[in-house]
Amino acid sequence: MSNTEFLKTDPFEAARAAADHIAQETGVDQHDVALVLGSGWSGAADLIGDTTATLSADEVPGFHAPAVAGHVGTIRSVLTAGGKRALVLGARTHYYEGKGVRSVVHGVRTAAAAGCKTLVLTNGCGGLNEDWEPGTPVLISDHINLTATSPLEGATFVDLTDLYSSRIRALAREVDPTLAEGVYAQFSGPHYETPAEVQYAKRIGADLVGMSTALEAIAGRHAGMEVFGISLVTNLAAGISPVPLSHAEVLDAGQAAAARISKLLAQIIGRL
Ligand code: 8IG
Repeated sequence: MSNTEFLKTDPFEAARAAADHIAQETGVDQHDVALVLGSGWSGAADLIGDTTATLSADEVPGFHAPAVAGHVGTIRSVLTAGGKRALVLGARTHYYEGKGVRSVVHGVRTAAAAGCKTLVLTNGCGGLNEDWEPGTPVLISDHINLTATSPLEGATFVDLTDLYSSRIRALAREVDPTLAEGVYAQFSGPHYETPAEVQYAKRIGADLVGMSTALEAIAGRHAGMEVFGISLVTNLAAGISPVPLSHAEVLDAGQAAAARISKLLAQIIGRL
């Protein structure tokens, strides 16, 4: 299906079609938890259990091959040690790709249609707190959506109180009591912020700046899933850091932290 065709289809019917395709190709009728892998988090899938099926994202209706280096283009079905079925989405469509907000949240809606009750969102992001060195994982406690858009259409009024489940955040802190928490501000990107925009984000209460997650979390709540978000600070945000930002730095920080954060995430998922 082309993206033009996809955008003409009802988004929930499109998600149903993708979920049916996934059920058929993986042989798993219902998944329990969905995991979206952002920059730096791709190693986690290997630690949460045994991969029982791997699909290429571009073969699943409405999904796209990833546009960003450092992201994997697969959708995997993983059986966890605890007997849960995890749907691991390695290909996220970012808002800045210009494919529309429906495309951005298609993975989340597909996960809900596939039966997932829990949505785990991971990302790489910029940090506003100088104490958070690149490679620091931070729990998302709330978000500020600075994209000026929503994945919801029409008079769809959805409460976003405790969007990032305090229950699951507490489970995460049982695994690692030193985990910090912060408010994630989603910018549209794909450019990084100016130092002035970073100061603005700080003053309105943000601790983390990124280009994903908030729109997905909203769609996840709307679809009835319990949402958990965890960021990997891969760089200090512009102007906080004395050096200019580079995507290479982001990838390096992800690689250096990969083993540690993958284990952390696997342990959190093991407790869900
Ligand atoms: I990785 O500093 C990563 N993603 N907006 N700002 C924004 N997104 C990011 C950043 C950052 N680092």
